[in-house]
Amino acid sequence: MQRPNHRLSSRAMAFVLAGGRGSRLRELTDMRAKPAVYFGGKTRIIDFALSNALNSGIRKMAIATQYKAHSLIRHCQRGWSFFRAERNEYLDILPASQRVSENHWYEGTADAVFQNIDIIDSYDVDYVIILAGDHIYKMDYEVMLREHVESGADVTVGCLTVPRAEAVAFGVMDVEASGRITAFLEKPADPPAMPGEPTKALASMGIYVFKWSFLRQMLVEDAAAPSSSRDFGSDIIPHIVTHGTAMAHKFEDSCVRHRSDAPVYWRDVGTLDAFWRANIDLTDFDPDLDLWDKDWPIWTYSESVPPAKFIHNEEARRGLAVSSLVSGGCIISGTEVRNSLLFTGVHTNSWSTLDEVVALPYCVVGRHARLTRAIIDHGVHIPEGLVVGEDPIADAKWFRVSEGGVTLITKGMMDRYNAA
Ligand code: ADQ
Ligand code: ADP
Repeated sequence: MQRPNHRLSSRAMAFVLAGGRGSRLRELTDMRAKPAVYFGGKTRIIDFALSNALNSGIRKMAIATQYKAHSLIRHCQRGWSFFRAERNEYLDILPASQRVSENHWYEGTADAVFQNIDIIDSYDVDYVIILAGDHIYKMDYEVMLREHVESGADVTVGCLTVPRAEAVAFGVMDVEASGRITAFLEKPADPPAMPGEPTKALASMGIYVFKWSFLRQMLVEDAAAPSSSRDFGSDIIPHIVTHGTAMAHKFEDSCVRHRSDAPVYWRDVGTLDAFWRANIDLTDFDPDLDLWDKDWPIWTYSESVPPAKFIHNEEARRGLAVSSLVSGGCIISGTEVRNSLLFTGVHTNSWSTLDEVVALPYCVVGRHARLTRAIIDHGVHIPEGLVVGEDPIADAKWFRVSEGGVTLITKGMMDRYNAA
């Protein structure tokens, strides 16, 4: 009989790739890596992959960092420090530290794992699950691990259905009825459609499960191949599809939903528009992403701050937030906040209005400011009377206006505005 505590996740480690730049988030990733970008009021993007791993029962994790890693490393050190080596639990942060040769950063995603082979060896695990640190979703990795072991495949690739037009940004696959992947094209210019579904394509989520002994061998061989770009999506996965057995795992089978009829939720939040939309969507009456689910909490570093405070100012005759998420430490004083998401410690002042605003921690909104469809970066001070979101041409002079008409304001932009 199988012992109940013998989840495969206890014999697996999660290797989280967090080294990419995320350049489509523009100035939001000037100072931090995409996985360190704030999301949802209290958390950062990487907390989703790490929480999924923790909630799935995985107790050994490594995070490969590289680009602008300081705030990511600080966040993980502060928020993810409850692993105990005495219990065989680890979370290692692995900066591209030129371990293999000098002046050698992580080339591609496979190289980030290859350069840490000895560390993974020391974890003494049977399986490795490779994750990207930059997606918002809730997934039970145990389900995928079990499928991998039962099929006996060389690799299992997490996949989801996307509109064919968007599939150019993904690895796209053909899958036969058994689930075996028969073709894999990394970011194809003309993505193949799913059989019988001309507007849809089957995309890789960049999540892979391997037996460690197999992956180790693959990485060593890949490192010796002069033409390889050392990347999972471009090199390792296509090679296994051709020469071995690669199986697809359907995300809908492991997606954690708060209701059985809730939609499958996975977001890339890779552009300013997608980032803003996904945050603002949380203010819906019944959001597709449930952050309230106690069975699948999203863990994070949480500051000890007082509750949000609302001050109704008799003169301004306001001081309220409706259809909004307001985090601890906020002071909403004489302000009208609508359809907005305020992170920790935001302070707004009298006669100002915020509508569809994502305000990152500790920003301050001066009196009489009027902000619509905007993202305010951490610690930005919005001066008295500033109006944003009503005239895109005027906004674009100082700030970043996205294709979808969302205005991003960072400290650097505000400094230039104030100096003028
Ligand atoms: P992309 O997301 O374009 O495609 P990539 O830029 O390699 O792939 O990023 C994957 C993850 O690795 C990200 O979390 C990124 O931060 C990190 N990363 C990138 N370069 C790194 C490096 N040198 N060192 C460490 N970490 C690094 C991939 C797959 C596609 C799949 C999509 C799904 O290649 O097949 O469809 O993910 O989003
Ligand atoms: P206004 O919106 O009119 O400019 P302020 O923001 O200066 O007003 O302050 C209004 C109220 O907000 C204060 O009286 C106080 O109760 C509260 N407040 C302001 N700053 C803090 C703070 N640092 N800590 C706790 N409460 C504060």
